[in-house]
Amino acid sequence: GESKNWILMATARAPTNIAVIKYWGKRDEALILPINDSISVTLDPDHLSATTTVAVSPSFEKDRMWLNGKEISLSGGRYQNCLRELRNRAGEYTDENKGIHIEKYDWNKLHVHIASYNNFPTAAGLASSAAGFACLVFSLAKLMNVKEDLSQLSTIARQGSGSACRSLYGGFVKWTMGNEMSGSDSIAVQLANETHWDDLVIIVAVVSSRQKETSSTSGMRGSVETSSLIQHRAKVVVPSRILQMEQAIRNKDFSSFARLTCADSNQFHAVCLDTSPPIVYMNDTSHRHDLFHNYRIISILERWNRHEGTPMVAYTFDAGPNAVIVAPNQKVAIDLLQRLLFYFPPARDNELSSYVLGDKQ
Ligand code: 2P0
Repeated sequence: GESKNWILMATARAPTNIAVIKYWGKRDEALILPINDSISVTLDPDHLSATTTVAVSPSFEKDRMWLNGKEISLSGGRYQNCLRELRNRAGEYTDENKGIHIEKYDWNKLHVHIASYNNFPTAAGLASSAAGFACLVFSLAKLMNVKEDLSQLSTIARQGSGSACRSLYGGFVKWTMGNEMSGSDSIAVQLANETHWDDLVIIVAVVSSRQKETSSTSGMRGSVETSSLIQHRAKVVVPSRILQMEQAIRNKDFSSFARLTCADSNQFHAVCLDTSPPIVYMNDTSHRHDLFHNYRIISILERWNRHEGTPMVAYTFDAGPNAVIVAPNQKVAIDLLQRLLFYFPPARDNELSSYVLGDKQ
């Protein structure tokens, strides 16, 4: 019979992304279809990314996955949906030298092993699911010889974690909510690549490694069920901001970019407070760190912008404790880091790192 002695492998790396117009709320939980469009910036892969190696061999007896070296279960619906969608699109593969021939339908019988590592602490509350699912889907698509473009792959990554669909592209990315019940048009679209506006500097202030209390999934479910503000946000506010943000990115208009980014972060947290019971992400950190406090960061940055007369920095906070700050260039970033380090002198578990978008410095 055929040899069971072969193994095929593929490796990929995908960075995390930071939303500047936020995704919050689903219209379909199983397919992960959002109630509004969102826009994000993909970070430089050297700093916050997942690296995933996938393998297939006739000797593997079941699908298995290891995250940062520890085996995790693949039984969850999100993993199962991604694996099923990929197997449905898998192509045939032949390597005559090694005597390997895989037919399309063989992928339903072959099992895969997946090993993924984050180059940042998973517990730090930095969107690890976005990088993780983008990387898992991309590496498996390579392995399985899936002949789909990135926008098609984004509909699969989306079913792993909504924000993951945006991490398949670098630069500025829009996730269009789409209209179809099937989710076929709920895809990621690249607005501009990573070279378009590469003097931007993104500072990720890692505040706390404490796990957030409310997961994004249950948080947004609560908001959709109980917040009235979220309806206004999804129907009226976001559609107009998406157009303005696309224009700001196209024109590299930092002042508009910063104004929209800050306003959208604050409205997202307002929706969280408008949820019953209220979800409070913004002051999570104040429990453990008296000094490093989200609201203090906001007031320092708002004062900085008012002093300059025009927004010189943008801030945004996700469903976790860390502050993400965007500066228009390195000079402003350095001045700002100096200011922040004055207010928040480095302590044992309070680390400021800067991540540069685009070309490495
Ligand atoms: C975003 N967040 O646009 C928003 C802003 C958090 C706040 O996407 O349930 O982990 O897996 O689709 O993608 C976090 O939500 O949620 C998120 P699921 P996900 O980045």
